[in-house]
Amino acid sequence: MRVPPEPTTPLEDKSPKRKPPSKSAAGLPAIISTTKHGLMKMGLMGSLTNFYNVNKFQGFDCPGCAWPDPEGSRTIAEFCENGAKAIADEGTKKRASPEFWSKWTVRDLSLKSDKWLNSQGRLTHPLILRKDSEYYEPISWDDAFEVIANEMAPLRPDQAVFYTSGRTSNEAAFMWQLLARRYGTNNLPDCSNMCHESSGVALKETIGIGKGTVRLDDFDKSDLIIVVGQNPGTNHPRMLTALRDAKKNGASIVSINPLIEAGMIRFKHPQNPLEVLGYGTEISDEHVRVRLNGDQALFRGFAKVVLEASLEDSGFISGFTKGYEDYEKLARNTSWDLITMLSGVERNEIERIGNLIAKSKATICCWAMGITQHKNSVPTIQEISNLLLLGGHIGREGAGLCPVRGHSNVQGDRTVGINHNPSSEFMDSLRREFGIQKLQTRGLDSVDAVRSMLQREARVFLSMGGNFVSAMSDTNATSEAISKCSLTVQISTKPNRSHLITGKIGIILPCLGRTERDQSGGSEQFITVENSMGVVHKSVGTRPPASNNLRSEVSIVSGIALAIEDKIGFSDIKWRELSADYDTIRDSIERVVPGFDSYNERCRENGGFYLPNPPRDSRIFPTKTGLANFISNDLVSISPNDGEFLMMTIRSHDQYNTTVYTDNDRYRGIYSGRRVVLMNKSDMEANSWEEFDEVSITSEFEQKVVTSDRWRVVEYDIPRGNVATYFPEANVLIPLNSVADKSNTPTSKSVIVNITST
Ligand SMILES: Nc1nc2c(c(=O)[nH]1)N[C@H]1C(S)=C(S)[C@@H](COP(=O)(O)OP(=O)(O)OC[C@H]3O[C@@H](n4cnc5c(=O)[nH]c(N)nc54)[C@H](O)[C@@H]3O)O[C@H]1N2
Ligand SMILES: Nc1nc2c(c(=O)[nH]1)N[C@H]1C(S)=C(S)[C@@H](COP(=O)(O)OP(=O)(O)OC[C@H]3O[C@@H](n4cnc5c(=O)[nH]c(N)nc54)[C@H](O)[C@@H]3O)O[C@H]1N2
Ligand SMILES: [Mo]
Repeated sequence: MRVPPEPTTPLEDKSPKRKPPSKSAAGLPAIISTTKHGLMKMGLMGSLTNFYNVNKFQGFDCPGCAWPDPEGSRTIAEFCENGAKAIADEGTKKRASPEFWSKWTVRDLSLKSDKWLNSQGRLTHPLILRKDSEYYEPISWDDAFEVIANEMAPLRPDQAVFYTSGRTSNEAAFMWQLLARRYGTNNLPDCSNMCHESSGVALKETIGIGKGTVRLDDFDKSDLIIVVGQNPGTNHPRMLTALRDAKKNGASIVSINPLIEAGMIRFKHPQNPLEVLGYGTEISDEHVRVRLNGDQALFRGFAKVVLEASLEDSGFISGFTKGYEDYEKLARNTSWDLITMLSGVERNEIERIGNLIAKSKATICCWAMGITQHKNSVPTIQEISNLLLLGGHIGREGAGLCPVRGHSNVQGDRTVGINHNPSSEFMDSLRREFGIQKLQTRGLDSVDAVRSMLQREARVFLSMGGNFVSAMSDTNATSEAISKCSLTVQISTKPNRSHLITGKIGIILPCLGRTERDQSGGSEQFITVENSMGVVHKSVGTRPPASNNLRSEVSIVSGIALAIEDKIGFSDIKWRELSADYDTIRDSIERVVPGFDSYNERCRENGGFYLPNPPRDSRIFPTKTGLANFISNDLVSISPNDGEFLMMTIRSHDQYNTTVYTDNDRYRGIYSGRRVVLMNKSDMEANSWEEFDEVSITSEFEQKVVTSDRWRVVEYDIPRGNVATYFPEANVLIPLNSVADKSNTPTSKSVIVNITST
């Protein structure tokens, strides 16, 4: 019998170190860090070629984040410090070869940290962990496909789960969903379910599409940019350039965040010597210290002020919206006491910012995980949408809603069909294109997939990228769920914990990364991606593959599909042809998904093309009412009892989701340790805790109690009663059933916890 592996990174026993948090982002430290990561992992030549090709018209799309590239001329170095880390991490010279896997049992590997696992380098060969075996061993591609087909052929289609992480290209994602639907299921959970699902659900109801309504050039034309629940200095560093330029054009910038993040204070553009050595540009004019989960109330407060300022309707409200009267009444009747209590922000501050909003002719509101990962995320985003509708800020130059996406192609994946709940039109088109049966039932999202595996309903979990075990909430429940599967398959580039917590059989299929040349079918292939603002463009790998045994994601999907087809006699999808020429995949996408006309031509143009966006382009709102909807929601907020804390789980400056590069968080001044609890000084005093004291954190939900030990208290400028920890370490504390209403997203930013001395 296999000894069960550990689902989490081992606990640290060292104490972290502290420096004062940074007062500016990027600058010289970013240049030093970029160089260090590049040289250490890829060497000099690797760094030069890789960094030269990123985000070039003829190069590859940065795998870091979904922030768009400038449309006009591009600089020699069109990337940021953290994009460079992501590229260096993929471009590493180290290899996790079969010899490596033969030396370690999975149990022993599971006792190593996530950082250590990732630092073993690129996967090189298909690997199998056979039933009851302790070791992974190499397997041929064909045999691996055969094992998968043998396990899957006898199942009911809804017993398989096809997870997708958002780095997957449009082409691979389209093939992946096609495989799932051909197999007969909509079980297509994806990282979106833990990320911007709340934005999609909320905006579909208000404006009719689940995407934002701004383009990059709107930032130059805006007079007010609100950045709420987002830490762009770390997670979307190139956004700081847009904010800096907007600022120079006279825009005001308001940051709304319980933490004062370095990037929102000041920015020194790393490619501008004067800025690097000088003072840089101040970013935020106002910083609103909202209490964790207080944004819905705060935005209601802003709406109240805007309504009091007797705004004149330019015809937008009467001509393009519905539900105004109800919302107006609701906002006017919401008491200031409730708003200030829930938001933790004083009335005069809300009024000051509210007046800025009332006066603005063009407001953009950007948000990310600080808004989407709460129980009331959907109503909070609808409150943001209501506020912008009040001022007619949708479908206007320099204005709009801007959910800033995470993974570099998470938006594209959804566009081409990675969706557990696809529209009827999409399924109709897929049937027309491929002759496959139209599936009526909704599939499993991430949380429901875990529930289903726990019940032994779903039996096989296949993963296109990502690290589900570490990324999902409730690590114990998730790993128990995965362990109950008969088979788990991971299509990956680097080792991670999802390779160790497996079904009875575990398979790893190593794939090409985005920076690498793809010669599938014998000729040079490229892929396409969609950025956060709906621009679809091509991405061409330029580096030699990390190993000759790697296959592209597209050809791996095709291999799995053909093997299953062989067993259960599928119909006539031309998997081989599709995977041998990605143009044919794009032709199919063009026929199935609206907006991709002349896809193959237009994606070859420099910079690509914009997908249609009716609210942005022509104030057409494809909602049920045919108008943009004001939505009147009750104000709700999570209220911990006395002595309890509300905890958010966030990213450090040196991680990419579950991939931890180092144990440092430079901007927040925390070094050599990740098991830290950022806490207000008064809360520390009230509990007689000193800096670095060891504590345990407990969460309790629906009578299930989980305790996590060996955390260190760190004094930080954070509202009283709120604390912050890093994920994935803190994911054990997020209960599986604690999810956002309507979007089912784990509440990673509002977990009620008790903290006790150990
Ligand atoms: N380098 C790097 N880049 C990345 C990633 C990465 O891990 N590393 N991840 C990518 C992905 S997938 C994503 S989704 C994005 C994530 O990008 P972000 O959303 O910026 O990431 P988080 O670290 O989760 O930060 C959330 C921010 O919201 C604030 N916040 C938390 N709760 C609240 C709240 O209740 N109200 C308000 N107003 N603010 C709150 C936190 O203080 C923090 O500043 O980044 C993408 N880019
Ligand atoms: N507590 C808490 N949990 C969270 C969050 C949070 O804020 N707090 N954020 C959530 C969010 S926003 C997201 S998006 C999810 C992220 O969830 P995922 O997308 O599942 O996780 P990642 O850590 O991005 O996945 C990293 C792995 O992807 C693989 N990989 C990298 N590049 C490629 C590639 O090109 N192809 C393939 N096939 N594989 C590749 C590597 O093997 C790597 O180990 O986590 C969520 N989890
Ligand atoms: Mo994300």
